[in-house]
Amino acid sequence: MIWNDEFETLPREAIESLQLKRLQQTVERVYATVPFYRQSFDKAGIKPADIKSLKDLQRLPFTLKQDMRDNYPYGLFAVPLEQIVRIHASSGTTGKPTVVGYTRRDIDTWTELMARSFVAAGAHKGDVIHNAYGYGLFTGGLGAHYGAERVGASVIPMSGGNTKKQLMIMQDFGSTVLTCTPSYSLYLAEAAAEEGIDIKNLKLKVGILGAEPWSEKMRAEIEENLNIKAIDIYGLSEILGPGVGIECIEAQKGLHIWEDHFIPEIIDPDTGEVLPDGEHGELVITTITKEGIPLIRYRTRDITCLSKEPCICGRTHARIERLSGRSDDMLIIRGVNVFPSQIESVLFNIEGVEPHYQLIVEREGNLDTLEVQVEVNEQTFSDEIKNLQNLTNRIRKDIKDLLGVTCNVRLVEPKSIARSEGKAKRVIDNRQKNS
Ligand code: DLL
Repeated sequence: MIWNDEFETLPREAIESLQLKRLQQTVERVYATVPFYRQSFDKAGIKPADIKSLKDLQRLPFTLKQDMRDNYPYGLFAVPLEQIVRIHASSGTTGKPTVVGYTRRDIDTWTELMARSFVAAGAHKGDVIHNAYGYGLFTGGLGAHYGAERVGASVIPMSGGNTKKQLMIMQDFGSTVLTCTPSYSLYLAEAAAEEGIDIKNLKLKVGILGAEPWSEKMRAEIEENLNIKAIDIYGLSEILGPGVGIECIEAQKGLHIWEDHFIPEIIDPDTGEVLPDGEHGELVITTITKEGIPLIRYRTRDITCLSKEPCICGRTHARIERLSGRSDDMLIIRGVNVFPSQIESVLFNIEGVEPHYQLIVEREGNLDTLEVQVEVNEQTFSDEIKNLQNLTNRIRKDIKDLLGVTCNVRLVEPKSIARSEGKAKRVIDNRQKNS
């Protein structure tokens, strides 16, 4: 089923002509109203009237997260504050948050795109949507909430935390759709088992999971442990919040990006050059309908590739591949690039370990060290020392084979790695602190 047939199935030429018209309007508007853009376009020697085709987008300068920080809090808003009806912010690891503002029309667009996303994921009127994304400055809770109401589903505004209560409500209220981070969905399954609740036999049928990187292997684990379809949803507060892109339940292969509102590009993160479809690089997004804080060529730091191949669901909007991580999450260990998702893929192939892990990076003298802490399951935990030693060696060897990096592996007790109610913390990098 498709929520907005007219727009979700537009032929490619129609998408592109709509994109060009909206891009030209956006560029005109930001040049006239946002001093940052006027300066950066002037510096690049480009005027709004120079944007004559979609290809001309490549002539415009990028916008970086740092530009948002430099203009904290409201400097990039394109409308006066009186027209902003909602403010969200995303907390970075350091310093001030990134602030975004929505006009009434922006909220309406976001709601529409979340409604499209729910329907693409198989959630409809009549569903009971258990929304465990955090409500607050984080966009997950309210973004999903409004979209769920627009679809006509019954939304339970759980927010994150209080896991036992979540399970009780899920059972008693008959939740059919779960919205939360993938790591929290696994934690819910684990907590249910502890409480003696058979989560597989509840009414849940779909999880709409995102806000953090997760692997195909983790999807299989979630689908098995909760007996649901696990759908990947992507978004970021700077661009919208949840609902920038979503997998369709028909294909579960790549996330459709709502191209009547956003123009996606993939660039080489080192050179800034635009890459052809199918090549992996950094996702760059331009918003073409936002009023509050339109962003031109925003560098997301997320790594993926783009495809315009037709999809069996009938939607014509381009798809991005499941995100493999962020370029700024990439660890450089003794010169080797390591993504946490690569280590995760090794762990998921090994019997006896749990999908809970943490990477601890230290610097001893001039040398980086990587310790991979991995939880083992109950059965393995009570195994003989010899078997545990073999398991440790196997993990170390598999990581070395895949990445060429030698690491220490430490098996830890079941349930000893902190569970998160929101985004999981996979990496603890102590290098800057100690150097
Ligand atoms: O995480 C918005 C969101 C809420 C998306 C609920 C999906 C569901 P931020 O807190 O600004 O916004 O974080 C955005 O999270 O740049 C990615 O690095 C990461 N991310 C989001 N969704 C996915 C996903 C929300 N499906 C940042 N896969 C993004 C991998 C994701 N990473």
